[in-house]
Order: sequence, then C-alpha cells, then structure tokens
Amino acid sequence: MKIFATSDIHGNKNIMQKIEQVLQQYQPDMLLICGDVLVNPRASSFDKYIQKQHRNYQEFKEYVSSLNTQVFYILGNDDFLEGDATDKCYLNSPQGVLVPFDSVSITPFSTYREVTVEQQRVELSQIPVQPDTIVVAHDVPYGCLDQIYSGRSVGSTAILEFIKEKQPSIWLCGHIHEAFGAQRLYNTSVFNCACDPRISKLRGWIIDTEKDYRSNFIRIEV
Ligand SMILES: [Mn+2]
Repeated sequence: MKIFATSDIHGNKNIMQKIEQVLQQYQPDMLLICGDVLVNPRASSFDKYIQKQHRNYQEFKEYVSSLNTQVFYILGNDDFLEGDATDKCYLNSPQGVLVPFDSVSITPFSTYREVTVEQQRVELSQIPVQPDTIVVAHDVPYGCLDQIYSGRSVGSTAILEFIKEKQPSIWLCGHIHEAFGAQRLYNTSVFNCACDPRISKLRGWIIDTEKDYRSNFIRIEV
C-alpha cells in the first residue's frame, strides 16, 4: 500500500491544491491527514471562532470526498470540534492496519484534545497493535521529531513509552510544525508530516508499506 501522509494543513487552500498535484504525480493508494485540518480564523469571540471552524469543516469534508483517492483524516488540537462519525473519511476507529490516536499532551495554549500524560497512557493501552499497525496520530513521541524553535522537546512521554513497548510499524504525526522529519525510534518508523501553513508549504511523506519503508520513502516539500 502506497500512502501519502501529511498533517497540519490548517485549512490552507494553496496546500489543498498542492495535495491534489501530489496525488496526481505519485498516485498513492491512500491519503492520510494527521489532524489540524481546519483554519484558525480571526474572530471577535470564541463562539464566532467555533462557528467559522464548523463552516470550514463542511468545506473540508467536501474537499476530501471530491478527491479520487481513498482519504482518512483525524482531527488535531487546533480543530475545536468533534469529528463527524458519519463521514467515511473520518478515522475514528481502527480500519485495517490503521489506528487513530488524536489526543495530545498538555500545551501552554489550552487547545482541544489535550489530556494528561496519565490519560494518554490509558488511551494508548487500548490501542490494538499488530506488527503492521500504522498509528495515525497528531502528537509526537518525546525526544523524536518534537523540538520547537528554542530546541526544547515537547513530545509525549506516554507515546515514547508506548512505542518502546509495542513498536508499531509506523507512527504518523504532525503537531510540531517545525519538526517535520522522519526518524527510527526502536522498531518504529516515525514520520512527522506537518506542513508549514504560514508559507503555504505542503510537506509530507510517500511511504510504500510493501517496499522497504524503513529506509525508502519520498520526502514531499512543495
Ligand atoms: Mn498544527
């Protein structure tokens, strides 16, 4: 299975157009979007902010359903609403080898889907892991593709422990935009797929799970 994994598009229309170009060029079997899919609109109140995000979610759902590729997405901590369980592209339960994980560790910004490390540990303990499991997550493991501009690591220790213990084949994530990259962590291939929406830069990874994805993947940065 050939996957194009990206994340943190934050409703950026240029990035959404670029995704279509990448799908045309590389013809993956599946597009995975690892959360933070909606715009962070200017609004005079939090209610209006949420209203705008709800409208943007409708547009986003129409966009992904219009693509000629199988799409699965999760929502991130900057998407201040619940996913639409009736949307076939919304990954809210395991689908084959794909397992969603949308909660993030506590940030200084009081965003959505933040939980304590203990709570994340509980949620992670419920993830069914097979050797070929691909976790579609938003948050990153501590110490791996998790450095903010200051150089400080802000990833999740619960995710690090989970990967060490269970070693799924692939952990896809985003969240820390400045830490886009690919790295091995124990026996798991971790891909931070975060775009840079401020400069409309699409980033992500083409990963072919039938080939040697551990060392062979294509970096997308357009
Ligand atoms: Mn983000």
